[in-house]
Amino acid sequence: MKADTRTDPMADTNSEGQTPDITLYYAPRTRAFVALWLLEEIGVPYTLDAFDLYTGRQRGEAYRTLNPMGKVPLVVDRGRPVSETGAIALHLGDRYGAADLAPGIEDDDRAAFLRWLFFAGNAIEPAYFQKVFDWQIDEGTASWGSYTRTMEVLAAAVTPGPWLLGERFTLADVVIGNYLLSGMKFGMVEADSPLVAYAKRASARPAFARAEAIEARESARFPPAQA
Ligand SMILES: N[C@@H](CCC(=O)N[C@@H](CS)C(=O)NCC(=O)O)C(=O)O
Repeated sequence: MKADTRTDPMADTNSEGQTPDITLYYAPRTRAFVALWLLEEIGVPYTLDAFDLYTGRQRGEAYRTLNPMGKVPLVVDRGRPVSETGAIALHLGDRYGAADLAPGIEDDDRAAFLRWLFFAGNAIEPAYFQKVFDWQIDEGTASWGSYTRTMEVLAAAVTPGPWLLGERFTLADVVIGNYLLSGMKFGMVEADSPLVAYAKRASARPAFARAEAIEARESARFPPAQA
């Protein structure tokens, strides 16, 4: 078990005077929030490299050597970059998560954990875009089926809950909970869906509150561009 050396993630060194292994490249008001929440759930020390997407830094050559997609979130761990939300969750969970947050390869819950972790990017993400842009796509051709099918499957998965894996909260709940909380802001989730109560349960986690406090601080440091 790693000693808890957590300190202010804005600091360059932790309480033992060491530089954390992990750096999170992050921008406020973006999908990078989920990586903050993951790190706060796990409780591993990290350095926060926050910036404003309007600077275009993420599209520059130096950044794209770390993430060729030029997007946040990006985690660099012991010099190795990892991007894409699901991969970040799995990497951090496998290397640093307490086993209950990220079922390991010998754990019978691993299969369900992986399913929901991958479901987020593979199904929820395109399903939201289908809804927003009214894409007309054959259900058998679309890898996510349809927005309706994706949301129905998810609603059934959190019923009775409280979590995707029943009584066990995992990092998959962070990733999917974050998708739902963002989706709720943009009318992507029906008000009477069990997904609303599920997302609210997830957002009651102390780690979510810590991540939100960091998000608020960084959002004030980098306010939205004035029109
Ligand atoms: N597939 C990526 C998506 C990340 C993403 O879309 N990030 C957006 C912010 S919400 C971004 O960095 N956009 C900046 C740009 O493309 O310049 C993930 O799962 O992490």
